Parts: sequence; C-alpha cells; structure tokens
Amino acid sequence: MRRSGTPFDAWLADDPEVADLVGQEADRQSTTLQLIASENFTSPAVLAAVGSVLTNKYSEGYPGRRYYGGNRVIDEVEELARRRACALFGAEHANVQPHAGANANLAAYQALLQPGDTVLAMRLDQGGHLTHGSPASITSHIWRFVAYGLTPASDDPEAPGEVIDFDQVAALAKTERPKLIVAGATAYPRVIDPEPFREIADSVGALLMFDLAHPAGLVAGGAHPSPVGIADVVTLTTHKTLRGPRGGAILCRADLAKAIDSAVFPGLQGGPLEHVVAGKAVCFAEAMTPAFRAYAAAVVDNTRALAAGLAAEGIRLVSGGTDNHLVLVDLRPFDAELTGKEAQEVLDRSGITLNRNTIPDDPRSAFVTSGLRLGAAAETTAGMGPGEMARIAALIARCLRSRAEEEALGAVRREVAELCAAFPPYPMLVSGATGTERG
Ligand code: DSN
Repeated sequence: MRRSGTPFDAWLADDPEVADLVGQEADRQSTTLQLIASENFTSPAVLAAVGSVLTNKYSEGYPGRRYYGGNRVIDEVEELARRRACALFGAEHANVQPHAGANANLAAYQALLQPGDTVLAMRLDQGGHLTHGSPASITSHIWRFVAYGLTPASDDPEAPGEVIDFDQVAALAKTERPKLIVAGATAYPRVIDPEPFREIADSVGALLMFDLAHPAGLVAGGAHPSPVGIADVVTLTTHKTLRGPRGGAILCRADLAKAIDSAVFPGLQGGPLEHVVAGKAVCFAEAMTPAFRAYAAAVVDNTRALAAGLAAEGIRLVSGGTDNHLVLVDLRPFDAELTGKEAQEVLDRSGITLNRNTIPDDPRSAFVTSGLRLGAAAETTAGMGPGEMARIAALIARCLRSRAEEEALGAVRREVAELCAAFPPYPMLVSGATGTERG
C-alpha cells in the first residue's frame, strides 16, 4: 500500500524529496493516534482547494475593492466564503482573511481598542491563550491585560470546581473597568456560556469578544451554545473542531464590519491566502450538513468516553470531566514524579500523539508541566467511537505505567498501529482508491 498525503500525488512526484516527506507525514497521521485537541483531518475537498491555482493570485483589499487587477473570480471565492460563514453562524458580517487565530485576535483588538486600553481575559495557565495577554505575547505589550481564572479544585464530586470564576470576572470588571472582556480558551474542558460574560460586560459598559477557536465546530454543529449575536466580535480558527484548512476568521455585527476589515487589511496583514479562503468556504458548507451535526455530537460523546476511561485508570481530570472536545488531566495523583513533558515523550514513542499542558496553578513550568491535553475531534473524524476511546484511555495508562519497559511500550505501539489501521483518516488517498468517502 502506498499512502499519499495529497490529492495531487502524481504532480508532487516531480519533487521526490518533498513528496517523500509528505508521504511520511501521511503515514505518521495514519499509523499513530492524533489526540492533539486543536487538530483534525480535513476533507479531500479542503485539501484540493488549498492545493489549487488560487494560491497564485494577489488580492490585497476586499471583494470589489482590490489593489490589483484580475480579481473577478477571487472576489467570488471570498464572497462565497463570507456568505457561507455568515449563514453557518448566523453572523451579520464575516472576515475570512486572517491567516491564523492569533491574527484574528490581534485584528479584533486593533479594531476595538486603543493602545494601553484595559482588557480582561483568561490567564494562560488557567486555560487561556497566549494572545489573551500572556507576558510572552505582543498583545500584553500593546494593551493592559488583567487576568481572570478558575474556581479552586474541590474534592466534592458534585462540585469539583476548576470552572470559570464568574464572581472574579465580575469583581475585576468592576474594579478594572476594562474596555473589552475576552471569553474563550484553549485548554478548558467545559462549555463556555456567553450569557454571563455579556451581562458582566454590559454592567461595566465593556465590549465582549469571544475567542471561539477551539469549539467553533461544536457551535456550528449545534453541540454548544453560540456566542454569535451575544458577543460583539467572535474570532475563530477553521482547522480545529471546524475541520477546515489552517486559518482564522472573524464574525461581527454589521456596524463593526469596517473597523474589523481595516484592522485585518491593511492593519495587520498583506495579501490574503485565497486558496485557503476557498478551503474555508468548503469547510463552512460541510459544517452546514446533517452529517456535521452528527459529527459534533459524536465528538462530545467520544471525549466523555475518553475522560471516563482515563478517570477509571486513576488519572485526575481537571474540572472533574469534560463537555467539549478536550480533556485536561493532572498527572500528579497518578504519579507524582511523572511530568507532562515525560508523559508526552513516552506516549509519542508509543504512537499516541498529544501535548503536555499546564494545569491550573501548575507548580511546574509551561515547558515541563504537570498535565496533558487530549482531544477526540480528529479520531472521531476517522470514525472512532466510544469503544475505541475507552481502549485508547487504557493504552495511555498502560504506556505511562510501564514507561521504563521497552517491551511493554512496543506492545502498546503495536496495538496502536492495529487500531489506527482499522480507522484510516484518508482511505481515498491510497493508490487505487476511488471516491472521497472516509472509511
Ligand atoms: N496552538 C493552539 C492550540 O493548540 O490550542 C492554540 O493556538
């Protein structure tokens, strides 16, 4: 079997070195478990759009207002993507040009704020994102960020804590008078309800931005409440649960459209990546189908099964569980010596790909960490269900327990390969395959 990582295999063969690397990565994605919560397997249609001649075109500006000639077709591509984004999320305006989620967030801040303005956002080690004002991010050099976090962990199984501390958000809003409140996270396993954020923002006259990067697909598929129409601006990425190409987008009210568009271009970016914009258009249409609604529900079910399996192995779940596409685990009660870094590395060697992550108030550094973040979005796309998730949880625990025993790790690696072989993410990219259906 020859595995390929592109629908354009024959043409890529003209560069055997790159072709070989793409093939190797296709093998890696197909023979190991992809549990990084921010990753997914796009459809072949998305791959084809991103690999199209649209990459050749310069189109600085917006449909009907470009700085270069020859944009008749590109205008239609971008209009289609904007229309589909608005229809999918019920938004008044969409900007589909941000190259990434970080760019979308920066552009939103630039549109809504003056340098030095105060922003209230979630702290990185509590689940927030670098662009939510981490000292390592340029955002914290331009604007004055104040951080909120989670409630303390508790031993009460009925109220395990580690959920957004809305009392703290309200108190900080009152004392700090932010111009903007940011809701949203990258390592938070619970639903984020936009309503309490709106109430708090209104109580102090602040604007509300919702960073929807992680749960965009869950919202699009109806599994989570939508912040569109509640938040003033919603930023998102298209490549996580939304299952499109790598990139960002911004949704907003019509009265903010001009400010948002100007902030993206010319404020932050130059020429848009219209091949990626076409890929975004494809994924927005895919996310409007009944099959995608079923997918979003399946992601939540699968992540719960993964969480339950890990808990049964004695691994502590931050906030006691999950109701989205990710699980955040605290390794310390399982093995006080085991760091997130070591766990990630040993799991990687056994074919289980995930990322180490700080847990709330982590005593270890962000490079070492005491936790892991796991997601079920990608393997759900490949067709796995709750039974496979339970098996994955058991494999993870076995691997971590026997991390010093090469033979045991080899056995885990073989079982992982067997599991992956039954759920190929791209059966249509194997030579001789026909059609575009997943297995
Ligand atoms: N790197 C992304 C994630 O993994 O959540 C966020 O930017």
